[in-house]
Amino acid sequence: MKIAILTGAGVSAESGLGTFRDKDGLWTKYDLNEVATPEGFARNPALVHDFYNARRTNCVQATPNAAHTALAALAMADHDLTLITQNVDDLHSRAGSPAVIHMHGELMRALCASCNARWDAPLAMHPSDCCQTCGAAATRPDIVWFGEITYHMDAILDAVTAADLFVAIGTSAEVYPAAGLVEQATGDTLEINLAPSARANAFASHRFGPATEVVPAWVA
Ligand code: BV8
Repeated sequence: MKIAILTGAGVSAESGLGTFRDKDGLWTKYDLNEVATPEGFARNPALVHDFYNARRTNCVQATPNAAHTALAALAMADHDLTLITQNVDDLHSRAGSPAVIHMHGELMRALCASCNARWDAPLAMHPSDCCQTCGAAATRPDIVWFGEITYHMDAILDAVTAADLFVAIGTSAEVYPAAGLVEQATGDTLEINLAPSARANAFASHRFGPATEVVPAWVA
C-alpha cells in the first residue's frame, strides 16, 4: 500500500519543541512578519538569527518521541511510505526515518541567498557569516519563510496523488500549500490531531489524542 504522511508541529510537541498556533505557541510570542518572512530578515537579520539560533539549541537538546519512532518503524516495514514534514527540526531523521521531505526547510542547514549553496548550520548563525562557497555575506537559515516557495512540491504532489492513504498528523492546516494537500489525495484520508484541524471536514476519518499515543496505536 502506498502511504503519504504529512506531519506538523504537533508531532514534535511532546519532545518539548513548541508549536506555532496553540496557546503559548511561538506565534503568540513572536511576530511572524518580523522573524519568518524575507522582508523581516532584510529589516533585522540579527533578530531573525537570534530566533532560529534559540530554536536550533532547543532542537539539539530535544529527542525523538514515540510518534517519531512509530513512523520510522512504519517506514522500515512499508517501503512505499513517503514522509513529508512541515517541521524544520530533524527529529524524524534522528528517530530513523530513512527519507524525509522537508517542505519548509531545515533548521540545521544554512543557505547562501547569493549562490544557493547549502551546508550544515553552526549552532549560532550571525549576519556577518560568509558563504563557504562564494564568500558572500548572504547566509541565512535554510527555512521557507512566508511568501517563499515551498520545497519539493513536485515530489510531494506525486506522492500524495499516488497514495492509497494520506495521513496528516499534528498540523493545524492553517498554512498553505500544505493545508491543501488533502484535496489532492485520491485515496483514503486520515487526520490525527489533538482536536479537529481547520481542514478536518476534508478527511474521511479522524483519530484524536496526543501523537505519542495515537500514532503508535495507529501504526501497530
Ligand atoms: C507559498 C517558517 C507559493 C518555518 C513557516 C493559499 C494558497 C497558497 C498559499 C497561500 C494561501 N493563502 C495564503 C498563502 C500564503 C502562505 C500561507 O499559507 N499563509 C497562511 C497564514 C494563510 N503560505 C506561504 O507563504 C507558503 N508559500 O504559498 O508559496 C506556493 C503556492 C503553491 C504551491 C507552491 C508554492 C510558505 C509557507 C511556509 C511558512 N513557514 N514557518 C519555521 O520557522 O518553522 S509556517 C509554520 O507553520 C511552520 O513552518 C509550520 O510548519 C507551519 C504549519 O504549522 P503546524 O505545523 O500546523 O503547527 P501549528 O502550531 O499551527 O499547529 C499545531 C497542531 O498540532 C495543532 O493542530 C494542535 O492541535 C496539534 N497538536 C499540538 N500538540 C499535539 C498536537 N497533535 C497531536 N499531538 C500533540 N501532542
